[in-house]
Amino acid sequence: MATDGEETAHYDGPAGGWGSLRGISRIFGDESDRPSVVETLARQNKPGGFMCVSCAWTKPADHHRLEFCENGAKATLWELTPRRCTPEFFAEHTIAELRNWTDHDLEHQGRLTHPMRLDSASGKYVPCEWDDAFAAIGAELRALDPKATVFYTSGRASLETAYLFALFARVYGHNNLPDCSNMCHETTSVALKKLIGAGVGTVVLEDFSKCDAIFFFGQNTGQNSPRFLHTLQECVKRGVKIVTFNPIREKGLERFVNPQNPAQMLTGSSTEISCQYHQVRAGGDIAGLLGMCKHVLAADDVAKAEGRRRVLDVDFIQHHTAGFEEFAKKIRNTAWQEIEAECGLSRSQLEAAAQVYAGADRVIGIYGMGLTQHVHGFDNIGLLLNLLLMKGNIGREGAGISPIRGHSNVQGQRTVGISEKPELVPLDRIAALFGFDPPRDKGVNTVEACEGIRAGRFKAFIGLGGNFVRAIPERDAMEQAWTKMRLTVQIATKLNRSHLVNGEIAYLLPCLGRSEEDLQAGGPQAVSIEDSLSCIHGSVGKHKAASEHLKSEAAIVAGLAKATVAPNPRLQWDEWTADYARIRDLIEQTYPGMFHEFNQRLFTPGGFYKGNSARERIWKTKSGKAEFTTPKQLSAMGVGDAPGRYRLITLRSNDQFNTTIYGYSDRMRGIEGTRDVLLMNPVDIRHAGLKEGQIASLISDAEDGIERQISGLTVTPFDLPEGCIAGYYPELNGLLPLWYHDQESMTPAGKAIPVRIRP
Ligand SMILES: Nc1nc2c(c(=O)[nH]1)N[C@H]1C(S)=C(S)[C@@H](COP(=O)(O)OP(=O)(O)OC[C@H]3O[C@@H](n4cnc5c(=O)[nH]c(N)nc54)[C@H](O)[C@@H]3O)O[C@H]1N2
Ligand SMILES: Nc1nc2c(c(=O)[nH]1)N[C@H]1C(S)=C(S)[C@@H](COP(=O)(O)OP(=O)(O)OC[C@H]3O[C@@H](n4cnc5c(=O)[nH]c(N)nc54)[C@H](O)[C@@H]3O)O[C@H]1N2
Ligand SMILES: [Mo]
Repeated sequence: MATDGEETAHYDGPAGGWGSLRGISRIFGDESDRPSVVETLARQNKPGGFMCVSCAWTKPADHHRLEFCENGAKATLWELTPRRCTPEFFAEHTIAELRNWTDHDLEHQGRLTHPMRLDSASGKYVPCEWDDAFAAIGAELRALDPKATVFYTSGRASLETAYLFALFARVYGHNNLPDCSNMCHETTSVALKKLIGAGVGTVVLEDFSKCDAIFFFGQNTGQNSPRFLHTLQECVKRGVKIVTFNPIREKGLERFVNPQNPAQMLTGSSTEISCQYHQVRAGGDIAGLLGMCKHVLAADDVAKAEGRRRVLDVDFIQHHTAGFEEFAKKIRNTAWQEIEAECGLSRSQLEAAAQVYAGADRVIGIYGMGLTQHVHGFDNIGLLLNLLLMKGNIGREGAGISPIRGHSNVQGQRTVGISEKPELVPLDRIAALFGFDPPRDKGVNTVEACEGIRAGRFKAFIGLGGNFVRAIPERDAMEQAWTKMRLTVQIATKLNRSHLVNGEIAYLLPCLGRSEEDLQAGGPQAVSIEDSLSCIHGSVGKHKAASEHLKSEAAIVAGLAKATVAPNPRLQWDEWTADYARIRDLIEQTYPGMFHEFNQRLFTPGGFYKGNSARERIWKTKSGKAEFTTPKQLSAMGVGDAPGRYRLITLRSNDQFNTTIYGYSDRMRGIEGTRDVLLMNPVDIRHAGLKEGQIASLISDAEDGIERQISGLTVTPFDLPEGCIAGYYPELNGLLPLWYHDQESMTPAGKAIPVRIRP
């Protein structure tokens, strides 16, 4: 324990279990009992059903009776709420007034029902007709330089919509296609691409039934991908050892009661998930992983000297990797003291973890935002790969690296062309298919889009879902800069803060959710998504639409495109909208390797696998080999330690999906009724001269002359390593400087933000 046994906010129960069912009924009450909702939940994540809009965890072919979790149910119920955010609501409230509402209260108004236009005279949204909205937006876009516009995507839109949106951007004339992935697993896309030649995970579901050990870094399964706990529970039963590195003792990784298992529910018995749990300091994983590698290398030295079987996979290292010698030198030249000081774990703890690794034949490495959202996030991932490469754990059954993705289709959107990097998109094929010359210059990612908006370079923003203004760093400066834009258009299901910070001309366009029936001229439509394990699934919504005025995302994107770009007989926006199978044909023609027979395979149980070269040990890297990383620094944090400086971790609660706040209970961490908390180790509280329950402020300690402060936070004792503090995203995003991001991918570093405490 990092807290010397002092009293901290905590929860004694396991993840899952009755608490998860109560968590649902507390928020939704009777809403969850409506027959149409029960029917929708019963179809969730099953072949031929609809694919959950919550996390990206895979949808297995041999599904459970109910293949959804507490948070998946919350996401569906939130979408299917009977509440409506109507023109009457907007007539009653000015935008300025709504800006003072909380994230929860805004979305809690329910589903948007009508296309709305900002009326600057009254400062209110007023209803408009779809055709007028498209025509007005198209006229504005045509008057602008395409390169002065940004098209953002949040990770929910389907493959079909994402493909059309990217095509629209390129026909119009830019590659400015940032998406939420730029704030999330972009570190993965860049690091894995550079180091093993494939920018996504190498593991498939079957690997979990063959592995011997799993190493978890900074991924909160119980809350952010709860269905994965079933897989982990089965692994543990098989004797697989799970070792976790996380500054916080997250419940799901400690113990789990399967809500689908009546015996476990009745007896309250739970499965112990992690056999070792290491509370690494935020930003300390490079050091921790290097320490483990150091032990593995030392064990190999001994084995070699004694003529026993080598610990390293020497043959693999020799034939399949580059850079091992340099890394080995770095390991030997790094003292245990340095390693212990940075990661906050002892040599014996790291050796215990490394022994599990060395003793296991097949190992899977799992990670999430705890590795990606750091200034040296690239090196975090590089070091985890190093550990795996040392024993040939990439490209082998039962082994591999598995980043756990966030939004349900965030990975897929990148697969079908949402990318600011032209080299990742088959532009020649697109040129040939549609008969236009796509722009070849690099577009902007999320941070670059923010920089451009601040500098006044961008005049228009179209958001395909999401809550950009709330999710990005540097809130105050960004909101001010935002209003200087000429045009902002938001395509959304529910009202959020990004709809209240507007350009001169603004539209709010309401769309269908994925659980709803999508009726087009060609009949009811299916869409598709790609999950975290690279499997593609069809999804059919059957629930009646929240309003007769809604359009599908695909129809809205096509409507905008048609009103903006010059007619071209090969751009059949209406025909594509009428029948999404035709969009899938285009995806197949653009990406024949991954999507051959796309329409025929759409409803393959368990999805169809798009393939991964690294899994086949084909290394599409510069050296033609898998590459070891030699880190230049042991800390993943961008600045050094200093007296009074803390490492702030921004967290998600159990009642939240990103900026969507369902409620104010973080059940599994024992924090109830508020999100305005400053979680601190009791020793740190004492040293800082603070008291439990005291209200304090955080100020950013970025030494760039900008004053960033968040006040009104209640000091709450919590089991965290000393020097690390935590609070909730998005409330604390104002403390994150725009320039504080991963060095390679520009992913904002939300997991070790340098801050000071002001009582
Ligand atoms: N219910 C629910 N599900 C979600 C989401 C949601 O908000 N709610 N969001 C979705 C999205 S978009 C994403 S990207 C994923 C996010 O899912 P995760 O990848 O799990 O992301 P976080 O919850 O931000 O944080 C992950 C963990 O990293 C730990 N951590 C922080 N700093 C460090 C560090 O330096 N080292 C290590 N080893 N660990 C660290 C934190 O304690 C936390 O447990 O979940 C998706 N699923
Ligand atoms: N400090 C800090 N900042 C972070 C993070 C962090 O851990 N710490 N996490 C980052 C991560 S991982 C991510 S992914 C981003 C999230 O950034 P975004 O993806 O931009 O944000 P969300 O909160 O997921 O978006 C919620 C909104 O999406 C809209 N929406 C919901 N469903 C649909 C739909 O089906 N269609 C459409 N068109 N709209 C819909 C609703 O209006 C809702 O209000 O935030 C990032 N920011
Ligand atoms: Mo994410």
